[in-house]
Amino acid sequence: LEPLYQFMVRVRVPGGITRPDQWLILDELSDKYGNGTMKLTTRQSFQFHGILKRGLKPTIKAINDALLSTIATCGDVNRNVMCNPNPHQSQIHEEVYEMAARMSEYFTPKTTAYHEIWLDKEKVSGTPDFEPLYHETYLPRKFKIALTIPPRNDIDVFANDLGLIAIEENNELIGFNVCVGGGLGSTFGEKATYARLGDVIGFVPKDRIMEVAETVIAIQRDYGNRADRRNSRLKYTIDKRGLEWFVTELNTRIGWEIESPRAFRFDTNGDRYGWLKGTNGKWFYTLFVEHGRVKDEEGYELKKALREVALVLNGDFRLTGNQNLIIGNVEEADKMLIEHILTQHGVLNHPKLTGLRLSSMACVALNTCGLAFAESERYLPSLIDKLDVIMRKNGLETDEINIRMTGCPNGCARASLGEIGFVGRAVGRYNLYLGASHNGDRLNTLYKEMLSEEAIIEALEPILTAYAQEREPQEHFGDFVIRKKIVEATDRPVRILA
Ligand code: SRM
Ligand code: SF4
Repeated sequence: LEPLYQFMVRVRVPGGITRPDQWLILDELSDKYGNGTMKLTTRQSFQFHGILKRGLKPTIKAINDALLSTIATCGDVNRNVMCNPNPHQSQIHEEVYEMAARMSEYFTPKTTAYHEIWLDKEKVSGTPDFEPLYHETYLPRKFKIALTIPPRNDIDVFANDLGLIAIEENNELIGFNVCVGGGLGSTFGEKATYARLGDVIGFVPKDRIMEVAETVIAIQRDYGNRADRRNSRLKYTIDKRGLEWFVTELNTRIGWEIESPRAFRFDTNGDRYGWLKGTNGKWFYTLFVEHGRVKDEEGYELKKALREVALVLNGDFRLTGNQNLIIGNVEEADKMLIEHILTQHGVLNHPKLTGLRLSSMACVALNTCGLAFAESERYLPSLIDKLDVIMRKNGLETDEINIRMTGCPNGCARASLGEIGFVGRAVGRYNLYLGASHNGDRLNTLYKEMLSEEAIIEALEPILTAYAQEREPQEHFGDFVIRKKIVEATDRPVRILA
């Protein structure tokens, strides 16, 4: 006999795109081996919870048989590569998505151990694994890449070790601005750890971007801190040695100089809901999935609905970086059918959902995350019920104030980029942060600590009321609280090198 341990399995989905047949397999696996739900994550992948040890191998094998994988979804390697989920919103989306998929493939570890252990592949005797990039010791810590096309920053490009901002000229992709050193995790009480947004160090033409990305990873491999895991992400390597040192090291290794960054502008890091027509003439429906949890409840049968959609859909499913789902590439003729299925199961975006709820994110936290100090995914919806009363009272029901919660300071739902951010300190107690920008380019600042629910409402009600009455036209909540000096703007702004 052995303890009945449960495991979590994460699926690698570059850019978050899966086919309907893959969705059906994942859906089935969650029922057969998991807890009957799927979690759409903040990095555009799927997580299964509650998998018992005997279910691990068949789950991982079935995922691989579906031409997806779980390799490198954890560990000290490059993680799931993010990309704006809708490649048809601009002419260059397809090309940028393909770049994301190529990077994901290229930076996947070449080890055969994964296949031997999980997929029963023959051991290649005597030949040690050769990792051309990671070498024998891999990276000091996880590494994250995201690609985005302005004006959308719905994957929070600055939160990544390496962020790539697509630059276009005459509707053609010419290259990317390169941001380095983003990362949001920190540890309470350890000043040497902190959230940091990536700095924009230069522009690179598209045909040289793989070389630059590989070199950035290699610098972190060679200089990252291997003595202290809490201080080992690229952000700390850069802060320890200096951004100028980093750029010089990069230029020296590639043997040419990256150019000055090109102009860019982001408007939001949120999702746009409902139907949108793509540049390819097909339709895309962004569906609100509260905190990414795909499950069935009385009157809200999301899992069933999406299974039915998968059975008739000719297009694809796209996971957004905000834990939502796009039903993508839908033919004009199928729009009504999709809407009918969603309506029948009570999951079509409800017109009464407030802007606050539609702009919310929460990490998994309790009861599966071993690092959580407090609830997040299971609590934020009910807190929003209460905040919505204040929002409605003040005529703010359609205002998209982005609100994010995590159960600890690791930052999995990117709470430090919330215009309102909560970080769990203890069961039922949260630190409240305010003042992030609406487009993901400014971190928030600590406002109050260890708040109970009552104290949260007490703290936020007067600020939201003042926002309704005193804001300037088009002013976002995060900017308002700084203008009104409710909090100071962060002392860690994004640097853009000239
Ligand atoms: Fe995360 C660890 C869940 C995105 C920063 N994260 C964890 C673990 C695996 C807990 C653990 O190590 O035991 C969580 C599993 C909980 C569970 O029960 O399922 C977990 N992280 C998640 C997900 C599922 C949150 C969600 O609700 O969507 C996201 C899965 C992403 C994916 O599909 O790959 C997730 N994690 C993030 C992000 C956001 C992002 O990448 O844009 C961050 C902040 C960005 C960053 O990396 O700096 C993030 N997770 C962390 C950290 C802190 C890393 C650090 O540098 O300090 C940890 C702890 C660690 O690595 O030691 C962590
Ligand atoms: Fe767990 Fe903390 Fe990540 Fe939330 S932020 S999933 S509590 S590690």
